Order: sequence, then C-alpha cells, then structure tokens
Amino acid sequence: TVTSAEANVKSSLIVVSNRLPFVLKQDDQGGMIRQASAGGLVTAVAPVVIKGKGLWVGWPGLHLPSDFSDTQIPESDPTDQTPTAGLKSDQVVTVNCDPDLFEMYYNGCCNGTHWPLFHSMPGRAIFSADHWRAYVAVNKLFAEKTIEALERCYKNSTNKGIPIVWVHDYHLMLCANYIREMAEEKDLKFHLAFFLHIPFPPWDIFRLFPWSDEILQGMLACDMVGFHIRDYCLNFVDCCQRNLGCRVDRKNLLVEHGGRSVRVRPLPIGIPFDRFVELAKGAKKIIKTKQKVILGVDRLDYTKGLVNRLKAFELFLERHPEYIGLVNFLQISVPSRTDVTEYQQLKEEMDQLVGRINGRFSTAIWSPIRYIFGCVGQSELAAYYRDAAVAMVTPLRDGMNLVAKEFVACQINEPPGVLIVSPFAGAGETMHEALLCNPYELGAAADVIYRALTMPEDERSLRMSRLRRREMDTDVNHWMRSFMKAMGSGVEEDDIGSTQ
Ligand code: GDG
Repeated sequence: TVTSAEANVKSSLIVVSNRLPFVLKQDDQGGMIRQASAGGLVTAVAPVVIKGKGLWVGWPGLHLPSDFSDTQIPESDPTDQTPTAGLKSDQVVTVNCDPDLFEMYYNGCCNGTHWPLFHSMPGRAIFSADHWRAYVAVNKLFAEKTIEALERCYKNSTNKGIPIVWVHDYHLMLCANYIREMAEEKDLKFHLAFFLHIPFPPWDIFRLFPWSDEILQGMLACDMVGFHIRDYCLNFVDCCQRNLGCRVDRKNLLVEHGGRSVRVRPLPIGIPFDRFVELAKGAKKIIKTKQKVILGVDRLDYTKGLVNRLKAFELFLERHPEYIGLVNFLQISVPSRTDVTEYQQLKEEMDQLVGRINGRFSTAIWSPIRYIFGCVGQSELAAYYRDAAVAMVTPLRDGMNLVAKEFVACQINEPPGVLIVSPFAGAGETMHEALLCNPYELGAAADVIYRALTMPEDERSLRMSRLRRREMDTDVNHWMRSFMKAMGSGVEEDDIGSTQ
C-alpha cells in the first residue's frame, strides 16, 4: 500500500508560501544556518517537493542583503531529522524584500486587514490604500520568483509531467494572476492551484474590502482553488457570482472565469497522526497532580476565543464550587504577531483576566489557572495532550484548527479525555463526536465544561475512538493525496501517482 503522497510523483511541485519551510539565521561566524520548522504542512508537502525535484518559493524569515544569491543558502545540517532536511539548497528560491515594504504587506495588509476580515471580524480590520499597494507589490515579487522557479524546474528536472504550482494562503491571494500573466509571455506550461488556510467569509463581509474584485481575480487565475470545508467553498463561489458576475455551478463547485472553468474544492487538512502518537508514547509525564486538567493551546490571537474560554471557566467555578481544588485550567498561549497593537492589547487583557480569576478562587494550596505565555517543545506538548482530561478548542472563528486533531491523536490512555470544540472552527464540522460549545454563550460553555468533566468512561471511550479513527484515516498525507487528486483532469494519472 502507498502510505504517503510522495509515491510515484512524476510532476514537480513548486510550493509558494509566505514563509519557507525553514528560517535562515546568521550564525556567530557571520555565516548562514538553516533552522527547520516542523508544522504539519511542511511534513506533508516537503517530501513531495523533494521526491519530485520541485522547488519552494518563500521568505526566509530575515531580511537578506540585496546582493544575496540563493547559491549562498546552506545545505541542511547532517543531524537534521526534519522533513525539510532533504530539500537541497538549489530547490529553494528566496523572496527578498525591502523591510518597510514587507512590514506594510505583512503586518499591514495580511495581518491587519485580511486576517480579521476573513475571520468575519471587520471591526478589527484596517483598510489602507498604502498597505494594499504594498500587498500588490509583494505579490508581484513572489510571482517573479515563482517564474524563476519554473524556469529552473524546466532546466533541472528529468520529470516528464507538467509542473504544479501551488500557492498558499491569504498572504498571496493575487500571486496566481501575476504568475499566469508572466508565464504566458514566456510560454511556460504548468498547473496552478491555491489553498486558503483560513476561512473564506460570506459575501456581505468580503465585499467590505475595497479591492475585493482583485482578490477574486487573483484566486481565479488558478485551475483549482481549495478550502478546508464546503461552507468556505460556497462563500467563495457566491462572491465570484455576486462581485464579478461569473457563471457558477454550486453543485459541482465550478466557477467560469476568463474562458476557463475553475474547480473549487473542500480539502480539509489533517495532521501527521502517527508522529503525534509516537510523541505521546515517548513523552515524560509532566502533569503529576490528581487534579483534572482542562487544556487550551493556541497562538495568542483574538480569533481563538481565549478571553471567552477563561470567562466560561470562571462561571463554571462559580456554578460548581465543589470543583474548587479539584480541577486546573492549563492554558498555553504562544506569542504571535507581537508587533501588532491588537495582539499587545490581547496580551494585557489575558494577563489581567488570569490574575483576576486566580485572585478570586485561589486557596493557599491551589490556583485555578496555570498560564504559560510561551512556546513549549513538541514532546512536552504531546504530554499535555495525552494527560489532559479535557481539551477546550473554542475559537470564535478558525479555518480548521490543528490543536483539536493533535489532542485526539495523543489520547492514548484509557479511559480517554474529552474534546470540546467550537462550531465556528473547521474542525467543528468534521469532528462529530466532540462536544460542541458556542464560545459566545458563556453559560452554555460553563455547562459543557461540567458535562465533559462528568462524562461516563464508556461514553468517553466511544467518542474518542471514533474521533481518533477519523483523524488517522484522514491524516496530512491523505490531505496531500486529495490535493493531487483534486488537480483533476488537467493532471494525468501518471503525474500524481497512485493514490490508493
Ligand atoms: C492556520 C489556521 C488551520 C501551538 N502551541 C505550541 C505549538 N503549537 C502548534 C500546534 C499546531 C499549531 O501550532 C497551531 O495550528 P492551528 O491550526 O491551531 O492554528 P493557526 O496557527 O492559526 O493555523 C488554522 C491551520 O492554519 C492549518 O491549515 O488549521 O485554522 O488559522 O500545530 O501544535 N507547537 C509547539 N509548542 C507550542 O507551545 N511545539
């Protein structure tokens, strides 16, 4: 059986994402080192790029001197065990950009406008023509670099298939359009796809963006556009029809644009399930108290519903004082986008809230909330996932949410714990055996915490085994194969390899 999508790859895959799968860092001797990232996306996609002799286009995590050449990228360290280790330096195309322009593009337009708007929080979005101009310029830059990558790919590769260019996420929604334009002039052939990792909002939110038509045109330059769930696909199709007047087919998820038919597909991302099981098996026990632990793990981001979650826990303690001394809330909050004001304000609010709740309920030997503001290692994280009684994944809005999936993968103990998930996360759509919790309704959320803590063992086991089975079957390799399949008729079977 073929266990990974890398089998029989005949087409080269060119991935275009804001960040490369590793960051470059200056070492003490003034040289350059590679520091690998280990996210699920990288785990699934990097082996396919490596096997198909493809390329990865992205920003290396630091501003390089203007005379920097990609030949200066170091090879991976021989001790590097991560999935990107096999990615040779000549398979990487760095996008180097003026720091001020990059700031307006990244913190301005991407994180200041698109992030809140696409999470249906328009009140938090800043609309600025300068930021938009920076976004256009940087997307053009990524497109130029992708053309370079395509030319390199044609020169180097022995693959017979037509290369697949796969653009990722809300940072690069215009990029495909420029790639198509630039490639036409050079008569380069390729398949073009886009995947959005965050939600695609309904039309009445999307239309608030002054340059919304350009975004749709950017995405429609692709042969296939992927989202996590069907609702986001339908929102996108709706926007194409209402903004641009495109002919659409909602049943088959097709949009006609520029004489082409664009496929729109739900491709729910998965996690490297087996890796998390292994981590959970090997991780040392950190939680040693008898108290039950309710766990939250998130980037410190206003979309993740952290404030509501802690307030719901406070209400739970108020309603169920018998749990005082018997339960702990462990919240791990990873610092994120710390130079954006909204995120600094959230940090303040969380610090105050944790202090207030702890001040209100603590005893001499117990406090209700343990709050880690920082990143923990993967093995430590797996130990928390494994030993927690309850995980609360309650974003106000979230494209998918991998934490919910990683938690169930690590639940190897019997009897297992309970997953609580928000219906406003993509994960809430597919993880049917989790307890649903609307984070806006604090009273109901407090009741769900009680229900999770008092759920009988047999019910917990039944729910968890079904959740785990699904995540095992639809892991990140399955996602990669589904993507290749969704590239569909434009890609010959040989190109994508056996997917069964
Ligand atoms: C975007 C979309 C979509 C967290 N804390 C630590 C840590 N993490 C890792 C988790 C998980 C990842 O970060 C977070 O992933 P999410 O999916 O929860 O959220 P976003 O970062 O917002 O991701 C989201 C995703 O893209 C994929 O398409 O699901 O909806 O917003 O993998 O494990 N890892 C370590 N220490 C920590 O403290 N090592």
